[in-house]
Amino acid sequence: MKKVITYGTFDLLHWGHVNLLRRAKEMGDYLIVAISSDEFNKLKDKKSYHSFENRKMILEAIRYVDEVIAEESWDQKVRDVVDHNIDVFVMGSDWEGKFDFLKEHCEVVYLPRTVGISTSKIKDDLLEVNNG
Ligand code: C2G
Repeated sequence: MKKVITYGTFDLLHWGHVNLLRRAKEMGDYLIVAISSDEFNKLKDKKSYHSFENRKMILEAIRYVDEVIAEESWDQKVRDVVDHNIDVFVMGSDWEGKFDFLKEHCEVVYLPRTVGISTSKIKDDLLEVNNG
């Protein structure tokens, strides 16, 4: 069984996220998503609208996702790859090159980011609509 892993906050889940998850799953048979905890989000200077528990529950409902684990630190990726016998590590291209250190443990793939959508764009657009 070819195992794939990807990491992210996945707040206000949108079609760019689903595009990533679909392509990541297509690279193997089993997709693990490590979803950023609320505490780890603070380290990323992110405040998600949905709590960790609710973002986890939503991701677990996505057909491409087989398992969801917590992302709690920048340093857990090597351990995750080894402990979960990961074959492929996947991230969007905005992270190009940032995780190449994992290449000694698994394949590292950066997929083109979906243009035109992002969680911050959703928040900004809603703000604009509501402020007239
Ligand atoms: N993504 C994408 N296209 C978009 C938006 C997001 O392909 N329009 C991808 C990102 O490249 C990332 C994943 O979807 O691979 C999740 O995006 P975020 O929730 O913004 O994740 P991020 O905050 O980048 O966290 O340790 C890694 C970090 O946890 C990644």
